[in-house]
Amino acid sequence: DPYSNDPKRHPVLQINSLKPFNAEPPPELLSDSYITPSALFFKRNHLPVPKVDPEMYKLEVEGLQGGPVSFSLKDLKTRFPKHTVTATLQCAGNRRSEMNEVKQVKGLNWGIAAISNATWSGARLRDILLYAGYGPEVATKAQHVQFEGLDCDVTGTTYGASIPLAKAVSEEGDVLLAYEMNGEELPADHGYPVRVVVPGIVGARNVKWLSKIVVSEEESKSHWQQNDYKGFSPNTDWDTVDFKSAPSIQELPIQSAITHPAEGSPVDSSMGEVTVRGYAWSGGGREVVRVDVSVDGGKTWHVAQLQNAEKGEEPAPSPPPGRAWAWKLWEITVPLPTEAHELELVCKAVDNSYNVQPDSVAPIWNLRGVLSNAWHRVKVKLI
Ligand code: MTE
Ligand code: MO
Repeated sequence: DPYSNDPKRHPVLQINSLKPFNAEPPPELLSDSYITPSALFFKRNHLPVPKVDPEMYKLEVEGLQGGPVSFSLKDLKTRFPKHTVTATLQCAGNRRSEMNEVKQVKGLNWGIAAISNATWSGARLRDILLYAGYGPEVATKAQHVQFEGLDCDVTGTTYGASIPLAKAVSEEGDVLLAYEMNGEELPADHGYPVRVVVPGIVGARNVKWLSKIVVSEEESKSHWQQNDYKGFSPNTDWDTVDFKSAPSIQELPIQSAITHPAEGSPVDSSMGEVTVRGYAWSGGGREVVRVDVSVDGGKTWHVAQLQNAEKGEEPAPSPPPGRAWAWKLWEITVPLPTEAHELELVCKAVDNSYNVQPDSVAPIWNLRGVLSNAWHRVKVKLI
């Protein structure tokens, strides 16, 4: 069993697939803490978790001036300044289950919690590329940075992905080769000993168990870069889809969802009000500036309170423009409409480019069930 080395996981995780292991936390737990505890952080593995000996670990860097360079784990930790970034990771398939309700799609049936927020520390990818020979000569030719993981299938094919070179070398891009998550060494499920963290970019490019970096004129040739993680028109089907015709997903669109109360749960109406909680995030470093909440199916709206630190803590200073990598949690207490027996709670977020979420799923439905970011709707019963 290639999965026999997989680590133990927290029993509260809701499992989407065991082998490979894919799971998300219960939504109510997600909004309990601003920083998601690593044990509860969603886990998305395409392959068995590789067992890596930190003493033997080597990172190869290719495609730069002067030939390949290789780094040990100690090199990464001691030769480059340690940089810390709080960044939200979201799978392209987050909220896919809502697309399945419109029409069947192909992929893991994620709920609303294939998204989590952590503090990551490691070396800046920019520093490593500069050290390994990145310069103006490379910049005029290469356009992509490819990553390869140590996890592989029975044929030896490894997980791979790439990001634009400009993001990788930008001082403001904050791309990390992370060796710590939430102040501890990376857990096995999250890429021990080193993973790429590409803030603002879809989860799929944040390659875990990183073994190789290639600066290239081309995108990664991997299945996941070329023939997956792309968006299509609602009527494109598996007979007509041409994966070459669409760009690979990089930045994700504006997103928000209600984590509390849960769908179908009873809500005590004796206080005459209901408290609604959730998360909001946008890709590309765009900051969430507002979350609107409705308790009447979207007829009237209330503006929620946003939170960018743990509850009870001082709010964090605003990130520099274009570098809002972390989500905001939000909360609002709304008076109940009189004589209602059932409520439809709705949320929608706005980012600082004034991007908004679409009001329904059908017009953004796509065969792979990615980029699912319609208004989130939750029905509850009043008791
Ligand atoms: N990296 C490797 N090597 N193998 C993988 O299967 N999955 C990707 C990405 N990096 C993956 C990977 C996908 S699709 C996502 S959403 C994120 O890792 C999930 O990261 P997490 O498990 O730390 O939440
Ligand atoms: Mo993903």
